[in-house]
Amino acid sequence: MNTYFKDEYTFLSEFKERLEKRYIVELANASTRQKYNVLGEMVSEVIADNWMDTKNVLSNNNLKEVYYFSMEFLMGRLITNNIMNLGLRNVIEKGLEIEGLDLNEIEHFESDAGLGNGGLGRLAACFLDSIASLGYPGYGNGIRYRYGLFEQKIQGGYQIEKPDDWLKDGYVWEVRKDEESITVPFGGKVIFEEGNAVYYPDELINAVPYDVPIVGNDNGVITHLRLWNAEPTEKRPSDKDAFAYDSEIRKISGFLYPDDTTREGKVLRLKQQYFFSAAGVKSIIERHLEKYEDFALLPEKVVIQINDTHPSIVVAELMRLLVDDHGLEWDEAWDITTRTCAYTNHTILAEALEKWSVDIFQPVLPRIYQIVEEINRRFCKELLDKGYDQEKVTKLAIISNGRVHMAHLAIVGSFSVNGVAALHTNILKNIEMKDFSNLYPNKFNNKTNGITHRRWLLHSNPELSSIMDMVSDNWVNDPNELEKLLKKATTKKYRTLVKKMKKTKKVALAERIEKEQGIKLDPNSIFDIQVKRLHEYKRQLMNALHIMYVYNKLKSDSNFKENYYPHSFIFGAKAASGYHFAKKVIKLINTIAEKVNNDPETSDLLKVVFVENYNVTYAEAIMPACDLSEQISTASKEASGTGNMKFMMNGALTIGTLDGANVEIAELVGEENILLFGLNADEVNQVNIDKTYNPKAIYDNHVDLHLVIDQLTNGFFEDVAKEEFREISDRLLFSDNYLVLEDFEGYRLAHARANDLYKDEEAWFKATIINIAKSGYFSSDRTIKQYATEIWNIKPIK
Ligand code: 26Q
Repeated sequence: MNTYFKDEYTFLSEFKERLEKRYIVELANASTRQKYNVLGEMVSEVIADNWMDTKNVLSNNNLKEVYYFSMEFLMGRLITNNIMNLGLRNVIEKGLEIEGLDLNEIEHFESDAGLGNGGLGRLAACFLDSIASLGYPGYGNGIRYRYGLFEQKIQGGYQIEKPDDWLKDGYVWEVRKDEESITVPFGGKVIFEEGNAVYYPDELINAVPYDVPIVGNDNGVITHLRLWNAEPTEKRPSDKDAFAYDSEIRKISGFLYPDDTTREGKVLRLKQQYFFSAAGVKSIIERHLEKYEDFALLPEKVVIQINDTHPSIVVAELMRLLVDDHGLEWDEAWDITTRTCAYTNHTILAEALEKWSVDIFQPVLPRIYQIVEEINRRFCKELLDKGYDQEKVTKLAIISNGRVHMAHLAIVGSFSVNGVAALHTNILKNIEMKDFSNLYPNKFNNKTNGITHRRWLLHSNPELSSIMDMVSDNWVNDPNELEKLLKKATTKKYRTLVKKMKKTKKVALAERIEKEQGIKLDPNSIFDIQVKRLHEYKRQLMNALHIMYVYNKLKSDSNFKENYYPHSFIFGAKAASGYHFAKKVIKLINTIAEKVNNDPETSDLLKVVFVENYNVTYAEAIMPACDLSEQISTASKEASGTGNMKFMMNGALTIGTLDGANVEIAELVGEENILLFGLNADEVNQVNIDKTYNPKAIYDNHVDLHLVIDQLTNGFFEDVAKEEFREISDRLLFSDNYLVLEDFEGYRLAHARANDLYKDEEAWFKATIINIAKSGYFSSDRTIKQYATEIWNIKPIK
C-alpha cells in the first residue's frame, strides 16, 4: 500500500502539500475542483501500482482473456467506487474530517461517465466491476465518446436535450496510450491481384486508446476499459481540406447515439461500430502475436463477447485480418473466428434488430462487405445442402432484400448465443430465433443478468450494509450470504431496523428532490418509483393513467379516500430525442404532476414528481429510497430489466408483470412477496396471433378508465391545449401494441393490494426483508461466474 494512505494524518498532510504544489493554494481556500483533482491523482497513483502488478502477473502466465466489446459503458462516477474497492475510504474520510471536510462533496465534482443509454450499457459497467473483483483477466472495449448520453432538462413540462460535456474538466482516470494506436481503414476499393484481395482504402483513421482502470474489490487486481478516440491521419481523401477533415473524423467518437426505435441506418453509426470493433480486434491480435507464434491458439487464449449486434462486425473483421493480412486459408480462419466470438442478445423487439442497407454498408466498408458476402454464400450453401428450401434460406440469410442482418451474422459467427433472462432466452429459442436454434441447438444458452452489489448496495446503501454486517461478515465477498437475513424476516428487531433504513433513504431523496425541483414529498408516504428509459413497451403511460384514476377517486369517492395510504409517485426517464410519442408521455406526466400537486384536496395523499436528468448517480440515491418498484412492461417485451434487481436488493417490493427477470424474482421470493398482475408472455403472444385485443370495448365497459381517457382531451388539464394529448388517447384506443388497457384493471387491483399491505407494517417489512435476502442471486458476480465457466472458459488470476 502506498505510504501516504497509511493513516489519516499522513494522508492529510500529503493532500495539503499537493494542493500547495499543484495549485499554489491552501486547503482552506481550495476549490472543490482542486481538491477533487488532487485526491483523484493520489488515488490514481495507488491504482498505478496495482495496475503494473496485475499486468506483470498476466504477462508471466498465459491465461485466457475475455474482451467485452460494447458500444456502451454506462460507468457513472468512478471515484467512490475506486476508493471503496481499494479500501481507502476510512483513511480519506477521517483525514478530511479533521479539517471539517466531507468526502461526499468532493466526490460530487466528478461527472458521470454516461457512455450508454440504459440497461445494456449499465450491464457492461456492472460486468467490468465483477470481472475485476473476481480477479478474471477481462477487459472492456468501447468508444471514448466526446459527449455521452444527453443531459435532460425539463422546460414547461417538455424534455430538452443538452450536450453532455463530461470531459470538460479532464478525466483523472484515463491513460492515453499513443504508442498503441491503430489505424482503421474506411471506403475505397478492393482490387484482386494474383488471386489475392488488396484493399485500397480512401482514408485511414487513427484510433487512439484511452485506458480506464477497473479496480477489483479488495484483491489488488486492476483490469481496464479501453476506449478508442478517433483522430485524423495524413491519409485523407484528396478532395477534403485538412480542417474540415479533422472535424469530420472526430465525429466518429463524437457522440453516443440515443437508443431510438425509429432509427434508419446512419452512416456515422456504422462507422462507429466498425471503428471500435476493428481497433479492438487489431489490438488483440497484435498482443496475441507478441506472446504466441500464430493464430492456432487464439480461441484458447482469447474470447470476444459481442454485446448485442452493435459490434457484430468483429466477426467479419477478424476474418479479414486472418485471411487478407495474415494469409490464413478461409476454412482455418473461419474455424478460429467462430471459436473466438460469442454473442449476447438483449432485445426481441423486431424493430430493434439491426439491419444495414447494402447501399450504405458496401461503400463504407467495401472489403468487409465482400467478406460478409462470402460468409453468407457459404452459410446459404450449407443450408441448401441440409435440404432447406429457398424461402427458408432467404429468411435465415445474412444478406437478403438488400440488407445485412447483423443478428444473423452474429449468430452464425459465434460459438455461443445467449439471452439475458430465462424467459427471454426461451422466447429467443422457441419463437424469435427458432430456426437458428434448431440449426445450432448447442449454441443457445441463458445468462440471467445481474448488478454489482458493491455499487448498488455497499456503496449506495451504507445503512442497509450495516444491517447486513450484523448477520454476515462475508456478504460482500459472497452475496449469497444475504440469504442469512431470511430468518430475521419474522423478528421485530430487524423489521424495525429495515424500516428505519428505508425512512432515512426516503428523507435523503425527498431533500434532494425538494432542493432541485421544489417539490416537497412526505417521507412517510409510499414511494412508488418507475425509473428507466422511456419506451412504450415499458408502459410509463399505464402508470400515469393509474395516477389519474387515483386522483379522480380521491376527489369523488370518500371510501376510497379513507382507505388510501399517502403515495408519492416518482418517475425518471430519458426519451430518445427523435421519439416523439415518448416525449409526449413525459409532458403528460409533468402535466399530471402540476395538477395533482397543487390541489389542496388531495395533495396530502398524492404527489407526483418527474425527476430531471435521471442517470447512474441519481439512481444511487433513488434505488434505496423506494418502497414499490414499478416493473410493468408488456410481458415478453423486456428482455430482463436490471433496475428491478437494484430495487429488490435495497428492500423494495416489485409491482410487475411476469416479464424478463421479474419471473425469476417471483420464483425466488414467492408470489406472496411480489405484486404480480397482467397477461403473461404466452397470453400476450396469443392475443397478438388471434388479434383479439379490443381496446375500444375495454374503454366502453370500464367506467373509471373511460373517464381517464376522456380527460386526456376534454379540457381537464386547464394549462395545456385541449388537443395536447390527443395522440395519446388515439394511440390507446386505436393503435397501441402494448396492451395498456388490457392490463389496466389487473394493475389497478395490484395497486390496491399494495396499498393494503403497506398498512400492515409487520407484513410489509417481512416481505421487504425476504426480497433483500433473496437478491444475492442477482449479483453480477453470479452472472460473471456463469459466463466464465459456461461460455468463456477462463480462470481467475492467481
Ligand atoms: C441501435 C441502433 C441505432 C441507435 C441505437 C441503437 C441501440 C442503442 C441501445 C439499440 C439498443 C440499445 C440498448 C438496449 C438495451 O439497453 N437493452 C436492455 O438491455 C438490458 C441488459 O441486458 C436488459 O435488462 C433490458 O431488458 C434491455 O431492454
